[in-house]
Amino acid sequence: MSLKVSPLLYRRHLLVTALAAGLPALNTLAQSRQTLRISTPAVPDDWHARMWTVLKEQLDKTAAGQFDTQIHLNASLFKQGAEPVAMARGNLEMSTLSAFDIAKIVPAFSIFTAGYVIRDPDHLMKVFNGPIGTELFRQVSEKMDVTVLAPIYYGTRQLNLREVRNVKTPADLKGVKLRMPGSKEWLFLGEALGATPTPLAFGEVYLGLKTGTIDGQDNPLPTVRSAKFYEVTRQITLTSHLVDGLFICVSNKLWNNLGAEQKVQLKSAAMAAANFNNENRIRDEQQLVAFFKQEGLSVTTPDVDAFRKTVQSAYLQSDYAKTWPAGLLERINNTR
Ligand code: KDO
Repeated sequence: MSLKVSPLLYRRHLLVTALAAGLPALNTLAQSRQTLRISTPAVPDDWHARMWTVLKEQLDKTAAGQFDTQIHLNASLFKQGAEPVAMARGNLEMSTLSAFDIAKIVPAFSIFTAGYVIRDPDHLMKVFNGPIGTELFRQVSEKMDVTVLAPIYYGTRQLNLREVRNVKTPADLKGVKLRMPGSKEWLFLGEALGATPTPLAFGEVYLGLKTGTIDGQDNPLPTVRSAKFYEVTRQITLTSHLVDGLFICVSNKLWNNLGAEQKVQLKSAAMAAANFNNENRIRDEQQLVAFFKQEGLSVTTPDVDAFRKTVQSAYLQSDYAKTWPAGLLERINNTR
């Protein structure tokens, strides 16, 4: 029997040995380099779009080489509202969800879709960074298969109309085609404000305002600026009807696959992104009225108490209120 190894067998032997030696290294690499696809309808210039770069840059420093962070703006990866299902299925790793997205699956969350419940950004942060947030985020994880990493302040929603109109009370919005995002929870808010709500995706609002298929929209002032709605509208009415939050979420499919240290790194990057967004947005909200006036818009203040009374009573009489756990509204009101 020849002791010579045939060149073919020898080549195979080399390949097997090389693979065996290389596999553990490859495995570690595959496990630790996580793809982080982020999808948002936000426009590039808005703070909750720019905050994702803050998250990416921090992760690239603290967890170098471990995350491949890919940011998709303008709803270019998933359309607005499709993100929760995409994350639950593991087709998307990260996004911001709204209280409206969450309320569809966790009905108690509809309390945060109700106008005039949260008082201001500070109240919002205290509610969600305290025990109420902890309890509700647990349900979000169980029912939606996503983990909330950080709440953010999206801003205080104001009315923004195509034509100048004397708006003092909800009765003055009768017949106004007010664009709202497309879900029944959003449409209810538009109705509670006294308008005729019209569903439309965020990306179509500019054209809708320009062509007149809608009479107005509602969004926080920084978004009215960054999405350039002020170019195609003539009035902002400071109803301040919803102090709106968003939630930086990660799919549990990814989250449960991370090591303890990676979890800390990702959460801390999300918190840095949230802080960046909140600081800039709050500062902007204080300065933007002057900007819009300079752009020729009429900025008016309605009878906010009249709006508050009408909107609050619409919610309290609605089926939404029946899903609010006993005592939750009082606990929110008492959070200081
Ligand atoms: C909007 O469509 O009006 C809205 O403000 C709803 C929010 O929940 C959020 O989806 C936001 O759009 C987008 O992030 C775009 O700013």
